[in-house]
Amino acid sequence: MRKQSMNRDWIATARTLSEALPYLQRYSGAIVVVKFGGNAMGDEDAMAEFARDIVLMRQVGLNPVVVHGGGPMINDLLKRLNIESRFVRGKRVTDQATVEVVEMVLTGLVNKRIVQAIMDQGGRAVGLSGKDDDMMVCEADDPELGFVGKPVEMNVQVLRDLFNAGIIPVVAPVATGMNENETFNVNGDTAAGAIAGALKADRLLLLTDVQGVKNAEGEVVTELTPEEVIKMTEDGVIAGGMIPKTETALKAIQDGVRGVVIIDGRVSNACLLELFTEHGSGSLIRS
Ligand code: X2W
Repeated sequence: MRKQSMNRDWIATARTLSEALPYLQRYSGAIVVVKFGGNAMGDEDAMAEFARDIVLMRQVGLNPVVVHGGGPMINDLLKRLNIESRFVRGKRVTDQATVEVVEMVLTGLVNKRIVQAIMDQGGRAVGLSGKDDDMMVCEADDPELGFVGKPVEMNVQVLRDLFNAGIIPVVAPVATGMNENETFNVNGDTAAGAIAGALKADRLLLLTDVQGVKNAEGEVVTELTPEEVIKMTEDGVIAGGMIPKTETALKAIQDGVRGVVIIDGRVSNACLLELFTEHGSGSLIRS
């Protein structure tokens, strides 16, 4: 039933929508790759909210692609199976037993949870991994890491076909190799960057659990050029867990992505805030 009362909240809601028009126009038809990390997934409410933002993006004419992680969920199952696991330079050392668990967890549990959450919000989603249609072909990243893949060949036509059908692709970072029967575990950020690069995406949103790239004073920098990122890394201002994110960003920009945003996925409606308001959020890296 329509309510007659015009309290301020509804007026503000209508104004927010009206003010979003220039952003909606700017991003109409844009390809936006969203990396959704295991740490950003949170509880069911956070998942539902994320899915709702993605469905809204699709509804207003964008082409979103979700590339997900699931590190904590892989850790859980490895622990239950008594398989030891360790990371070297932010990547999981992956032997045969581990890669089987990684594929089961990412392409099964995690991928389908996200697909279902998007369907629950009224969108259409299809889950894939890098193996489907040979989307992401890898070679070994580093002999020390075992079956950790570095993408060397991308075939993203299947994603364009899904866009044209109005379907939101949800991609698990598991890939095929050059040899028969090979499976590679790909870092989620790396996979998202490679997919965004191959699509020459308008935006790559890296959802994390930090506010963005911070300067020496500890303040979030809202906009940076690749040159500034390189300088801040040399100066040790960008360090630790931020390095794989900024490396992904630099590589994606080199490959033709127009802008990469490192944002805090724990903030409500983080994607909408970034794309559809003047406020933006996190750190935008672009030339
Ligand atoms: C990751 C893949 C999942 C991932 C792993 O095994 O944990 C490598 O480290 P998050 O949640 O985004 O961290 N792969 C090679 O990236 O998950």
